Amino acid sequence: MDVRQIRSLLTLYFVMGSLNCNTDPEEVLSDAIRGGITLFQFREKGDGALTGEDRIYLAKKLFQVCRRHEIPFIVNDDVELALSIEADGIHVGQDDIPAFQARKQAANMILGVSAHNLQEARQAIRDGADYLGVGPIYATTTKPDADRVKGPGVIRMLRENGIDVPVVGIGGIQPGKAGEVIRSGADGVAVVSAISGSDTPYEVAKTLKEEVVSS
Ligand code: TZP
Ligand code: MG
Repeated sequence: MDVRQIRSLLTLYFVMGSLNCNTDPEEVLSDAIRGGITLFQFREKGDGALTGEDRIYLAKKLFQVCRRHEIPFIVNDDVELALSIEADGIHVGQDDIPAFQARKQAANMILGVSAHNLQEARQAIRDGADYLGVGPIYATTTKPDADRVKGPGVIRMLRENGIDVPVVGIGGIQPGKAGEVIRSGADGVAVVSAISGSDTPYEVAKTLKEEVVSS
């Protein structure tokens, strides 16, 4: 997949697992897709997250929803699962398997890597990342072990230092806050709770999408 396609996929990246949803995850995902998300990441983690067969079952269900609507499906931190269901991509954090290893194992998949600073960004690119997830941009309660809050300026800093690969901002991004992430140089925004924790995922996704494309 070429860089332009990846940038466009990052426009509104919805990240979610069962714990993030107030209602049926399939329904939340369908609503989010109707609202205009451009990419989905299955991120089933945290205390009480599904494991084993139940986790695989949900992954396949959500993958089917994505397939039906031609939304690429990324798996968080589990290359084996990504390979076994033939997902479109894999996303790894700094504490997960090394990005170069994910690149080797999933040679033809989209590879996303979380980066918190210039050094991690450069290493991720050397390792073969197709895009960087950068954050937390704003305060978030979704990821208890998140790095310190960085503000949208971190993306500007990366751009000013020559990082020109596709970048998505993540962390605490709610409607009204996406525009400045894009104006700081991000290709898109990644959100969990803004959409999954809302009673109106369709409306929130639609609002975020409009904000990103008009910024
Ligand atoms: N990585 C950095 S912050 C974060 C992840 C997975 C959580 C973002 O969740 P939310 O609900 O959009 O703040
Ligand atoms: Mg991780």
